[in-house]
Amino acid sequence: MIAVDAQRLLGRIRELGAVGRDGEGRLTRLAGSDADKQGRDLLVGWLRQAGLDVAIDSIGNIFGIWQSADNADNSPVLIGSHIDTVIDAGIYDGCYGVLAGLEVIETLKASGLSPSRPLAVAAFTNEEGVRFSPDMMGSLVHARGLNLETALAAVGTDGSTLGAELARIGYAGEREPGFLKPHIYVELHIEQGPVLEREGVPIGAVENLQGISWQRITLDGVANHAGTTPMSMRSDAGYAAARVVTSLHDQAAASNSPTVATVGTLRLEPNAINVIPSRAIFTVDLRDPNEQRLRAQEAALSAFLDELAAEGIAVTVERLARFEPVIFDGQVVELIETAARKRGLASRRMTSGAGHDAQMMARITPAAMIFVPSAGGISHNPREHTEDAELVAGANILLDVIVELAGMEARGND
Ligand code: HGY
Ligand code: MN
Ligand code: MN
Repeated sequence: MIAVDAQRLLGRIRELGAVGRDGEGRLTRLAGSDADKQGRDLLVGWLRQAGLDVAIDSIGNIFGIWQSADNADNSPVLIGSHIDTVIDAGIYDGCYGVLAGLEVIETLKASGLSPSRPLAVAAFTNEEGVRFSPDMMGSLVHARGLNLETALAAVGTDGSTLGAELARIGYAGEREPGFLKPHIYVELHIEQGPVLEREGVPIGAVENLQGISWQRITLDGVANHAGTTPMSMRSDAGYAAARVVTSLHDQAAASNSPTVATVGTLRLEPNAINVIPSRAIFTVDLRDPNEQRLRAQEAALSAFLDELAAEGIAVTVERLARFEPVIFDGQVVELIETAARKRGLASRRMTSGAGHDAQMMARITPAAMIFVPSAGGISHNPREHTEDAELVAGANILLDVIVELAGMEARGND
């Protein structure tokens, strides 16, 4: 059976993983940053080395395309993910899927196989959404779910705008977002959760992805002296925020469902040891595979905020992102399971807890995902790890799925 070049893939994952380290060795390549540029430049160099046509669109999505004269009229099979990271990240999230996509195309190109469709790999801009909201931004613009100008005008946590940053790093591309209309989309990704490792299963055939709700909430109270103000006379924005954090956590934990709730950022003003906080600014990340439960979570939060308002706290809510749950393409999911079986690998169907570009691409084309295990279920953490053998196994399943999709067409859809 045809197989990927394991050392080339693993070497590139490590080489890209070394790009964007700070003085303490922490890996951070936020969208539009200098570190993001370095990672992008490295990837584009590899795409060119592999002899692919490189195209960059005006939201900075990078595409490497392998097409020949006799298949250029057909829409491509697209493999994708992202190479931007969170803060103090691991080296596999997103990067593994892009580099495995490149590896699969490079392997097929060298194998003499002539797919009846072009094959393409994409690195989508700003999947993580840490600096600019919403997340999965590049693939959302590609799928026409977000207007290009709105995306380029997104203001980052540092006051920059995405459009200016893409221009500054040289990735404000020429191509119209969505220029590449995929026939089908497949994404390989680390699970970022505990299921596969806990069950000892090497391959996840991802059949759905949970809904995501991101909000930024500002609570305004009254700054006052920490020593002279009686507890009964306080309008303490920090205490109010802490009550929201506790209420969200306890509700989700008690819900006896896959519901999850996270307050990942929290800032107090004026942020002084002896001043009752006048303002608390924090973000809320709610997720659930079931849209009704997700709406119920949002409604419960809104009701709690109304209670705080009735106590005199001023509440401002800004919606940052809202994506409904997504069901992936059953046929592609079955292809993944068959490919695993043919290689003697166990697989199991599963839900993705994390957001991915695949959920945006599913709006415009059949899409599905392949997962490989995450050690300890850890991700968005420098301890993120997947064994080499598991990484290579996942890449070979991706290879087989792509050969099948292209091969199926090559045999005239028999
Ligand atoms: O937030 C997410 O799930 C993804 O990592 N952007
Ligand atoms: Mn990711
Ligand atoms: Mn991520």
